[in-house]
Amino acid sequence: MCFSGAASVFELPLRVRSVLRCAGCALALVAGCGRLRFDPLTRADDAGPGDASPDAPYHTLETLMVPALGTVVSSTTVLQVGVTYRLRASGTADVGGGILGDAEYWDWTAGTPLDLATNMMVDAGIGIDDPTPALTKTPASWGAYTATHIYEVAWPGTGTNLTANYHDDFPSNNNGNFTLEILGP
Ligand SMILES: [Ca+2]
Ligand SMILES: [Ca+2]
Repeated sequence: MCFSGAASVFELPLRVRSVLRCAGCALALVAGCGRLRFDPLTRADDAGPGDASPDAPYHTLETLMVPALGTVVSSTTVLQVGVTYRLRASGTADVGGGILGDAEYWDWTAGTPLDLATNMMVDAGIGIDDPTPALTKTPASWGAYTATHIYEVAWPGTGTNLTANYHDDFPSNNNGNFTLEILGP
């Protein structure tokens, strides 16, 4: 029984018994003796198509070539508002004089990859929806340096396509392309 001490209740005045009975019902609900009508587990299972939860399966929607020369390229994919995509930037290209760069760093052969361009006024790397090279870019960082040169960031849809271009203080001596993949649920 959820409500214990029932025998002694009958020795009390009716009004007091009534109060105790109501209190017992309330306690029963709180304690889980009564059936509550919602089940928290069902809320986690209602993810339908387009769900952007981190563990939803992602697949490549589009692959773009981003020229190291700094040319702005646009996706044909329209990124839907309310959906979190992932952008995967990979590959290396010549960013001047045969020195290689990736989506975020360059000149890593000495063991200390450089994040900023030579003039220290440009964050070298691929900018998204951010065509102007400057000391900060979007994304602010593609992540810690990795020798795989494969980086991935979460990217919320803006209701339109995206643009991408390589940021460098002196892009005209660059050669090659980076790869940018748009992944979506
Ligand atoms: Ca350059
Ligand atoms: Ca950088």
